[in-house]
Amino acid sequence: MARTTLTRFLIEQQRLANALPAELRLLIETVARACKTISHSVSKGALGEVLGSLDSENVQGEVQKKLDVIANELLLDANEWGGHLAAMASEEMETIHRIPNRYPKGEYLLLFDPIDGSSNIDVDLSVGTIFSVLKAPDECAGREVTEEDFLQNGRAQVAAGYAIYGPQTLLVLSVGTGVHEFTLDREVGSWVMTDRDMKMPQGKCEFAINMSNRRQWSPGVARYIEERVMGAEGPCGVDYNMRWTASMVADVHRILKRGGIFMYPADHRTPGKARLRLMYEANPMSYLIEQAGGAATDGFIPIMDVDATSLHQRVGVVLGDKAEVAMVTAYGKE
Ligand code: FDP
Repeated sequence: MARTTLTRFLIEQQRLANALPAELRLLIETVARACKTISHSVSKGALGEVLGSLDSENVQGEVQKKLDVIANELLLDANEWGGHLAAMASEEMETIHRIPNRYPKGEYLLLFDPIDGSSNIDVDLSVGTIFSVLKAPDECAGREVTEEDFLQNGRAQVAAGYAIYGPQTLLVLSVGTGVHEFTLDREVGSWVMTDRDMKMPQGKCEFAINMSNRRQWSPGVARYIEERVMGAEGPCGVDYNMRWTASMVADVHRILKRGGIFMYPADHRTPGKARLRLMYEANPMSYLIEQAGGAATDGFIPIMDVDATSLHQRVGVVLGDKAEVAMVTAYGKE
């Protein structure tokens, strides 16, 4: 049987499901192509002189890794000239990147975290690229796109996905018709579908959280984790397993494939705030997890219903198994 490549899948979606305008197909193919190049750079490691940090900090005050900057440039360059975008925003840039006047403009807005989990780059653990696609509001036709045009909640996303640079390079994608996984066939250079319509397993006893933040958690989150750590001897009556990669892409991918719950809850270090970014991380991952039959909240309400008030807004994240997410949310409300 013929292999389903990403291009073939996208054309099928365009024809059969009528779910995909041609411009959006072009956008996704362009992002996917850029991810191949990023994958190549990541895998070169020290040989490509891409490891280590720069002297610069990003808008979040985090030291930038060389690969953060390389991947950011690759995504900007790849997406600037195709005519499918009105503007881009990146976790690594303070403000939005408008399409230069020398190129035609399209109706979509692309947001990305060029390298997620970048603390893992230098120790050869999985990192990834996360992206989210919105439509530019109708009102911005004929004028310059502004930062406010990006401030739409997660339900407005028309596509989202991530590439993961691990033992295999994968692309996990949704255009609103389920979640699909593609593996990069390096010899041929194409993305080949390896998992269609992924559904995350429910009822698995595994959680992912950075336990060193325990003293910063709310009482509801602390109670939920303590009960799981008690395992068969506690109220759950069953042993739980724990995993933490410190690369959201890798942790969420594991949960998508084998179930469980991922948490980076809001904590007391930055009151009312949290570590993960709404627009570049939480929204696209919530879109994928909901499409795969899971749930995603900020600890209280669905992440995709959280109002976007600034480009680099942070949000608590609790996502994965529906029943487990509901329990964290219920404990939080108590
Ligand atoms: P990173 O800063 O290394 O890019 O994006 C934030 C993030 O990684 C997530 O991918 C990851 O889940 C989290 O930070 C890890 O944070 P801790 O180091 O606090 O565990």
